[in-house]
Amino acid sequence: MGTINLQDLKNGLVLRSTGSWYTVIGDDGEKYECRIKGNLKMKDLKTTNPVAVGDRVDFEFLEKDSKDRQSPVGLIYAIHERKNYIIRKSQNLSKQAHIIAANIDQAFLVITINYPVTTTTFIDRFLASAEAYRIPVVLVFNKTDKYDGEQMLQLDKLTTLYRTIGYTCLHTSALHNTGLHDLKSMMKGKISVLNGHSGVGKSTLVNKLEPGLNLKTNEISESHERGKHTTTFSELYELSFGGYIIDTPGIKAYGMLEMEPWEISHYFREIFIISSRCQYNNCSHTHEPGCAVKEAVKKEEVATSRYLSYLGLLETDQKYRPAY
Ligand SMILES: Nc1nc2c(ncn2[C@@H]2O[C@H](COP(=O)(O)OP(=O)(O)O)[C@@H](O)[C@H]2O)c(=O)[nH]1
Ligand SMILES: [Mg+2]
Ligand SMILES: [Zn+2]
Repeated sequence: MGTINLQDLKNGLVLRSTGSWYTVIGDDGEKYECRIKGNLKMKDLKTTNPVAVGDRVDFEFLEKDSKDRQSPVGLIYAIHERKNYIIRKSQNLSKQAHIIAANIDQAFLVITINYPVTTTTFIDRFLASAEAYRIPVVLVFNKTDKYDGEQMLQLDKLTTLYRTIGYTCLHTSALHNTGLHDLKSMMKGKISVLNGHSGVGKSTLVNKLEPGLNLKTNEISESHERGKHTTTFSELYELSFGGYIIDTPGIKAYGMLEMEPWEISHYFREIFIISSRCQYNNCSHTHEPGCAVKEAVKKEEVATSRYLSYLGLLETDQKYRPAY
């Protein structure tokens, strides 16, 4: 390869990886099939993949090698610093982690009140892990066409709760095409990931916004897929109206890797704010006298459901929680 002038390197975004080849869209709008320069792999030994979808990279265009390939070929020289990333621990005990995606602008947590049930515990765990990963979350309550009176009340209650804390909430029905305009405008120009239980309508929502993607809907068994030792690669899908959607097979929540117990309250926004009034600096908000958080729960300034989610996370042994 010899030497290379740095000004000859192109800048691009990794859309897809198959393990050894990476599809990179250059700032010129052209797609390149890239390999990684050998010594780059050595940099970060803790992850199984040195380059992830969503990475911004510098790459060299290799005209010579492209004759038997459809797309132009390139060589990745450098990865730009990541603003965030989500990882999954390897199945084996090697302590290695797989980077699912990097540089995510926002996550949409798709929730259904009853079809299937999404619990506040699930929502709060997801929100806390996303806070830890510095990924903004929008809550999307889908299938509103199916809700009866009681479920509508629950929808209102949860929407008020999470808006008060500071999260944006959308109400959608992919079936009736309601709320889709807002969802679309929030996705425009951004890299978004959709999370939520299987069956809540993630693929249906994306297909409504971008019919050309034709994502499979109504998948029966994600757990079956996960059980098989097939490597699942995530992918960035281009949106025709601008932006990208990350399809992450089987990822429902982000792992709470490396989270210390004292950190957990930092990821519950309203609890964190109130905790500055606690008597002790290292208050766990469980048994301490003069705990402002417990007082706020009593006065219903902090929702009981949130406090219970916080306690649940405290109790779970962080180290052994699976990363998905
Ligand atoms: N009634 C109703 N059904 C929906 C809605 N959105 C999705 N569905 C249905 O819910 C099922 C699961 O949807 P899917 O997109 O595969 O969910 P995913 O697992 O989150 O990707 C499918 O049968 C969809 O047709 C909605 O807004 N209303
Ligand atoms: Mg799906
Ligand atoms: Zn406290």
